[in-house]
Amino acid sequence: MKVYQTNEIRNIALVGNAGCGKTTLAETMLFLGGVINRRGDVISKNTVSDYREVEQIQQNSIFSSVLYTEFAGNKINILDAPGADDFVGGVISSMHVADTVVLVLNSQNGIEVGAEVSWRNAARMHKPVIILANHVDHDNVNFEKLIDESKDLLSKKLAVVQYPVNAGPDFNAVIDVVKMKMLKWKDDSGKAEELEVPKEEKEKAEEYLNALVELAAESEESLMEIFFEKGTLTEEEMKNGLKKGIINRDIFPVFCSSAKRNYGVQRFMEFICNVAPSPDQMPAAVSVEGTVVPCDPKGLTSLFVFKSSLEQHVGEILYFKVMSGEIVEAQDLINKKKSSKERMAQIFCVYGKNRVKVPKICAGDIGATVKLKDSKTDHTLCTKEADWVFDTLKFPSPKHRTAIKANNEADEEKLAEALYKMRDEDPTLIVEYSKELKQMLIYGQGEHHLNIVKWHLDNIYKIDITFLAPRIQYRETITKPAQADYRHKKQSGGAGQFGEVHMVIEPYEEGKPDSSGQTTIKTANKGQMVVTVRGKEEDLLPWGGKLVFYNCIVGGVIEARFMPAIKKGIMEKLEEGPLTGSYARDIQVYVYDGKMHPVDSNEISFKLAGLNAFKEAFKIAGPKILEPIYNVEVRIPSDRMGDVMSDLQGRRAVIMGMENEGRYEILKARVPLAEMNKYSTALSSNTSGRASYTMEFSEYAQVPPDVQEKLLKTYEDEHKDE
Ligand SMILES: Nc1nc2c(ncn2[C@@H]2O[C@H](COP(=O)(O)OP(=O)(O)O)[C@@H](O)[C@H]2O)c(=O)[nH]1
Ligand SMILES: [Mg+2]
Repeated sequence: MKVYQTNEIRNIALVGNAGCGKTTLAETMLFLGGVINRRGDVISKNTVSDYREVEQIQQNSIFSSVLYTEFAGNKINILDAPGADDFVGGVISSMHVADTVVLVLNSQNGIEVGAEVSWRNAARMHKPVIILANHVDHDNVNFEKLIDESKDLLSKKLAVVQYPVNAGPDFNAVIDVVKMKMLKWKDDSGKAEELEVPKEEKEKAEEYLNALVELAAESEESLMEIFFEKGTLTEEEMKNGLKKGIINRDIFPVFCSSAKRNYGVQRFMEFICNVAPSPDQMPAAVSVEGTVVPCDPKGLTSLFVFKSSLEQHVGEILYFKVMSGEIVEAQDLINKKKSSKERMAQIFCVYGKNRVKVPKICAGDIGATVKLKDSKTDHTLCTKEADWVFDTLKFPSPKHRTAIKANNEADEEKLAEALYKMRDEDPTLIVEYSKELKQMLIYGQGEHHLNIVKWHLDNIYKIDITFLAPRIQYRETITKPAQADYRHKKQSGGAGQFGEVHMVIEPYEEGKPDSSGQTTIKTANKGQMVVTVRGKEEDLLPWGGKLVFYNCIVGGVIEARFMPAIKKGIMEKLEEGPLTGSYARDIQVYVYDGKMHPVDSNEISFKLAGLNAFKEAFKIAGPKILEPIYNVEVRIPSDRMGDVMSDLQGRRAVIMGMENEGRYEILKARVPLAEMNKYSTALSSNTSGRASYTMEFSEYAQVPPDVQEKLLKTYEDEHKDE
């Protein structure tokens, strides 16, 4: 294949709801470009894009695919993104490297959730959008209604470039208002006849044209003048106005197609080549250091790795966009993040699993390479002289988590390895081993996402696993003062052990004044005593909260050298709280008395005395279990508010407020983490997938008495034999 220059490149991401026809459209574009000579289809499991086994089983894209087609002297790189929100990772990385986002609509269904979500993502990433109303060949397609709904839900700046003359099963013609022609198809070769616009369509076509010109003129004033003067625009004038409008997100042109019948796709590709921006017509990239890096083939070479995949018999393939300069075969580049040198031994252009070796790839183009040492998604590779790093991809925070365990203990290591491999391919999968919970946790964009992870473990890695509810990071604390003594004594044979500690503990509260000198402290709800504070140590606990330790020993009843051992004993118990074995926090301890033995006292004795005195005191100090509370913000279509609300109430949520945002309500609530298990699934089923939510840790709060009782009982049952 030829080496394409920067101005001959178009990068488009196909996005939209699952089933709108992205993969079929990509297949048709490859066919029309002569890259393939036969169109596969999704049902027959033979499309170029959905080449992975899991996608063929699901009959749906799960990962994004990188494809290209060659058309009218241009190379169109196509990023076919998955539709389901669980796989938004592929959508984000595709949009990141695309210069134009193609939002595909299933015309018979109107604006579906996936379309709305993709639209919002494109807006957030400031990407130009072209809309393709696909599936026009169905019963009950109402094009005008679709446009009204799109203007309502997406943008008023929609401009109809084509509309179907006969939407429905007989669909075979559109009016193209830029060409001012009727395009008509006879067969699935893709070629359209260009006919005069029929009389009865003239008025409507002109209305759409005027609306289009008006929008184009908002971006390019000179156009408006020309239009008013001559009453028409040349195709060239129109093209320039549209291009500017598209880049600035002032115009979102609408096209029509039946990707399956191969109607409308060729004209759409012409438009992409003629009007959609090439990479150098888009605003220049800016590195994290603030360097402006124009997409210039004569600049220093820099690449951004936006995706990787593990392919059988090949290993890890890295997909990159050339951000500046050009990359040639066997070129050495630096991976800034890893400070290592990488040799780009072979570079490819890819369509699905097919790779075409090329000698050179220019700025703005997309390519792939294999067998790099250290490079991963999000890394920048560049020449020594290019001193910049590009920003990483930004994914939504995870929505679903589960604990995961290998059914066969011997597989634990293999499981971790497999999960980390999958995470490299899919940055929205987060893998973490929690030392505190003693569980392997995985986080993803929804339950379906994690079920696909399980499919891979079962079928590709052959590891038998179970998903478990994640444990909750409970904390323990006390609510009132208490006093306890403990004597540790062992005198059977050999050296003896002896240590005795008296202490008072009380809740620590932020901002409470320090105790010093002669101080009266409470020993219980009613009792009190006077102690002399000799020293204070304040520790921030690694799991949050504090331990404040007062040394109030007078007259040397416990030698100073044993004090650290006593504190160590207390620390040990804090690490495994007396109620449920969770971390304890926010406690103040006064060690005010004790006893030593001239021979038998040693550190271990005082550690044990400290630990046990603390444990005894803890039990009578009104101990309470704390649970993590999250601030949850849910964006709900107004008509589904009731269901979402009652579901939240069943989750011990406290509703904090509500705000209207168009057809949505933003609901703010505080919810215990323990009740958020599978929330994304419940929310999705309560709103047909139209809601979204975020959650972030707020604070620890006491659990209600009934929940505490249940937790105590569970812990007791689990530890009966110990
Ligand atoms: N009738 C009709 N079917 C289509 C059209 N485009 C795609 N399809 C079918 O719709 C289903 C989903 O298409 P697919 O390309 O997988 O959608 P994706 O999820 O957006 O990638 C497949 O069975 C396609 O054959 C179209 O324009 N008309
Ligand atoms: Mg698909």
